[in-house]
Amino acid sequence: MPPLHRLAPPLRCLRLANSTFQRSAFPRPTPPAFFRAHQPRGQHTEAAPTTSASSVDHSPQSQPDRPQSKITYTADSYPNLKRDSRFKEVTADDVAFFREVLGSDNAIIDGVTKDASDDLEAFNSDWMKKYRGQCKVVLKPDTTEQVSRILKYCNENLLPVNPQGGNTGLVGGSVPVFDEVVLNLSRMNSIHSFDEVSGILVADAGVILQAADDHVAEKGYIFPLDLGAKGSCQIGGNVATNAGGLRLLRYGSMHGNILGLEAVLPDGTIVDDLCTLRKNNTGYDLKQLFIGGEGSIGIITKISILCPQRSPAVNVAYFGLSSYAKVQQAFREAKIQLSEILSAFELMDSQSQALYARASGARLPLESPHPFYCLIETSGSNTDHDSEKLTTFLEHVMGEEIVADGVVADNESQLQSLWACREGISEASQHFGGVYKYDLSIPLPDLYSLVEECRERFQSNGLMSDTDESKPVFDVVGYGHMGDSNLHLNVAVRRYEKEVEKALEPWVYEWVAQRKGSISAEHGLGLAKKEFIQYSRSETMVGLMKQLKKVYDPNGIMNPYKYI
Ligand code: FAD
Ligand code: 2HG
Ligand code: ZN
Repeated sequence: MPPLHRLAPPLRCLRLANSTFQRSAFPRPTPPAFFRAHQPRGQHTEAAPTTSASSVDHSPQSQPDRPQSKITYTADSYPNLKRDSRFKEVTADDVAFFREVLGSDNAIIDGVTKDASDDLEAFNSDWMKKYRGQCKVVLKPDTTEQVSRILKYCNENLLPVNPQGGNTGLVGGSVPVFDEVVLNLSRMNSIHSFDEVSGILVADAGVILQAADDHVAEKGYIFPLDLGAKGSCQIGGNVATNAGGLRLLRYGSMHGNILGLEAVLPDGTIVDDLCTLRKNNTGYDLKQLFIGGEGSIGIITKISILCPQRSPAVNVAYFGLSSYAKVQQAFREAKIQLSEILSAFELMDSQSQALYARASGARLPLESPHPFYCLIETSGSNTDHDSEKLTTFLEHVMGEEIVADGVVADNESQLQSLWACREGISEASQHFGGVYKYDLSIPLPDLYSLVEECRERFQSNGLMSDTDESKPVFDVVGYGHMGDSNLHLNVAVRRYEKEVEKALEPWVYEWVAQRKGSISAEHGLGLAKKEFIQYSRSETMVGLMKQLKKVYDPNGIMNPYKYI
């Protein structure tokens, strides 16, 4: 078995005849804390065990620097939310039943018959340290049959259930609001099969995204999704959120790549749709309801997914531009000239890069600052062909003064550093206290105006300062998946304050609706956007969704208070 890193050979320096493009020669930054546990991009561990993708119990991710006990309970920060009085509280008898089903002490955290507050915190608090529930019992089944028995019991006894994967979701969907039972999928982490000819992977929902990618990388394939939380999030969570990520531009969405799934409905019914066919035109495609369903109608237990061939030649370039108009021009040129090898086109504004540098202590790749930065990745099968294309593209955008300055990664470590400048923003934006995150689809010509208007809004309402600690807002940054018209607007705050939230909502949603965008491009609705769905969906659509929810979950036990 050859070492896996041979799949991604070191990158060569691209010498450009008439431009100032440099080799990337900056020192490798210390990655942000959240990324330290992760595998470097493109490098892979030795083969994952054939039956279990990971022997580690990947408990929900928590950030080390802020104690979870300091997070305000969601019930207190959103006093309008009331516990549904139909729901029963978990009793010692219920715990005894769960214990019998699960058959192992490791599979249950019991805060009902004893004090388990410390153990429960990580399952009650979200990654942003913004939402905090009060669940008293966490269940970690390891078979579909156990999930089925648990859900049937909860449904019959009106015990609400919060499905949970890696707990990296960014809309408050992954943690309870009150005392919902957390059903965590981390112990269902086996890879069942991978067909080397078709590229079809069948795996449990609880497999960590990184482990799934490592597994298929060994055979020369790539998991068709990549995102900053890949070391913690689970593929079931990715499907449940219809996660987009960094290469949707190239590989498309979960709605296209998922071929089949197995799921459990609240009444215990096991939906057996683990199809491994690319084509199956027999009736309604019901699996699509679970993709992006955010655990609102059932629990995904297994998935089958089509993985594309991994590209042996990968190049990454990072450049500075003087205006958003130039960014759009660069994107147009990249599509024309790089066409089929373009695998990512990411946007970062100068504020996001400064914030990343400040939070991580990293040095940015370019010497002088620029209003905008883009990261371009190409992935192809022929190194010479790709290099020639990239060189022509770079010469053109430099020659036409579309791009002001830039670097090309010369080796794997530089490639990682360039990607860190983009992937590190999400964590950096909350490094100084907290963050209000908006994940929006906006037509490209208008995409960045929202960030400018938002910044002006906070400048004029006196809530923002980067030095005055008495002001809640620290900075407003914009970045995102330019290739998918997906903007991430992050308002970095020193502390969560209602005044800030009121200045943002529903203003952001109205702004987006006026331009026919979507209030969620990829993170979903969860608790954060449940009340705002009408900004992106008509009354008829919302009505149909509510009917579907009733059909699948008539007692409303699945992830209550969220989604729809
Ligand atoms: P969780 O956070 O545990 O759950 C998310 C939702 O899915 C919840 O509503 C939960 O109830 C439900 N759920 C989880 N598992 C199941 C299941 N098996 N069955 C039914 N319902 C389930 N998202 C993007 O789209 N693109 C990005 O580029 C991106 N980058 C990110 C970077 C960082 C640093 C972080 C922290 C998050 C990022 N995200 C991104 C958010 C993204 O939604 C998640 O990282 C991921 O898809 C969620 O997976 P998870 O296993 O952590 O699910
Ligand atoms: C990304 O693209 C993620 O980095 C996270 O979707 C965005 O934190 C965010 O707002
Ligand atoms: Zn994103």
